[in-house]
Amino acid sequence: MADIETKKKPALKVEKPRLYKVILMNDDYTPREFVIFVLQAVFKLSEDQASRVMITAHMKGRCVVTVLPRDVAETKAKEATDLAAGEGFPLLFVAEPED
Ligand code: TYC
Repeated sequence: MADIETKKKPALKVEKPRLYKVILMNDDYTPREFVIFVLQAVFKLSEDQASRVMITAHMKGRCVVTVLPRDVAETKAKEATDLAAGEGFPLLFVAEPED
């Protein structure tokens, strides 16, 4: 059959959106209970999940909280950091690309 079209690759590949980790950083000042509160309020973790993430950051220096598309990860990290700053705590969340 002469008129069968051959399939061509699309000119532009559709890239998967890159995902970003939201990381909780340890500090010496923020109360443990407040860290747990922020993790529940902003990231919707259960009390058990929030406690585990908090204690991991406390012992190891940092802990991955969640993995999200870049804009959501950056917005949530800022929201959580701002919530703590509003209460006078230096608690820090950062967003960084997944490896
Ligand atoms: N290290 C803090 C304390 O001893 C508690 C804490 C845990 C702070 C985890 C931040 O990401 C953090 N009060």
